[in-house]
Amino acid sequence: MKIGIVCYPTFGGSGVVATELGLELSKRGHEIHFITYNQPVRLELLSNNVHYHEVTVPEYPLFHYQPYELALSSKLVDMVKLHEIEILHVHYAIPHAYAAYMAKKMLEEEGVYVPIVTTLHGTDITLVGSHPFYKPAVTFSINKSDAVTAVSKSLKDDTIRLFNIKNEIHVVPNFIDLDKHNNKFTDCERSMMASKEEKIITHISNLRPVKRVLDVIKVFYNIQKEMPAKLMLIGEGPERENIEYECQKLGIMDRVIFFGKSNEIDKILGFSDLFLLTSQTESFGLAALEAMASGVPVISSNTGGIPEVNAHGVSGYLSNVGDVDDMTKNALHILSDENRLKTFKENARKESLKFDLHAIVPQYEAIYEDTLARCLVS
Ligand code: GMT
Repeated sequence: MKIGIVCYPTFGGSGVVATELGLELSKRGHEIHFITYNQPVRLELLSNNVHYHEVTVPEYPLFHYQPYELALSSKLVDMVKLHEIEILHVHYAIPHAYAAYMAKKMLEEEGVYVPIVTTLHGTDITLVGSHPFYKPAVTFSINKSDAVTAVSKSLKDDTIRLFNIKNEIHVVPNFIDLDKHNNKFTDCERSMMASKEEKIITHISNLRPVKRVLDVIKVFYNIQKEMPAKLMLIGEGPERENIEYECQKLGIMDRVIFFGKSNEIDKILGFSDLFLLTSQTESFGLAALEAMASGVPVISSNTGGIPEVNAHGVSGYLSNVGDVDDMTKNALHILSDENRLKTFKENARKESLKFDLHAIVPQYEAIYEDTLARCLVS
């Protein structure tokens, strides 16, 4: 199949999933066209099966806001015609599903038919999409998609609760390339971060308020009072300054390493002992799955789709949002006994196998085939 993929090219989970999906589909013989405003961060390897088409929005002083969705829909029209793309898979409803629908309509005028598959990722529904400013456009684009998927059962339920949806929503969970998480790190790399006695605690996110990273800091503060530990903070975002101030206030600056946006996530997770994900809301929690695949147990909040990923008492523990004391208790329970820690690490890796990309990617292929078949008939 010739598949066009539209996504945010950033470090965010939706961009990562879209990129990994495209790469795997290309390995399975499909021709993939990424259409977005920058080369996706994890798209390191372009091949004869993987293409990247950049959407540029020329600056024009009259426009207070540059019309990205207009430029995107025009680019989609051109790319579908030029490369005979058969199906468009858009990740994140805003504005991608909307722009794809416009492209589809423009193409229909020229006798070209291209169906749209929309994947909902979370904040496009729970935070942004349900805002009254966007809600009508998001409802419209979901209902006009030829197939809709959500990355967890929880997100499907939220979408049905928040929007008037007429389309069926298929749950296709996020997935992981297990080969990329096979603990390839050297003792030397670990020892650059922490001493042998210190436990390594890790958090990865875009440091937005929804991630409640100050809870991560509080849990870590409590842990390091009981045992030697270091915190690895990966990611960049609006809460960074607050986090640094809090670490300074608590006197733990020398025990927290800020990596910013890192391309070495696999390596850092490889030598981590525990992962913290304290989010207010999380449709799936790809970062937690990446940790589990690296054999890192997860202490998380029990919100949204996280319970579908992190198995309570098996791969880690779940606590109510903001319950720092319970999270601390659970973290210490895992970390304080080497045998128990080893068991949780093994369990975490085992649980992640449920999300092996070889099992999940064919679900998307089946949806493409079904959508194309349905649309050909109608
Ligand atoms: O979490 C973010 O702020 C980034 C956001 C995104 O769109 O990239 O992540 C969402 O999609 C990921 C991939 O499906 C999910 O793993 C995240 O849970 C989800 N984030 C939220 O729901 C807050």
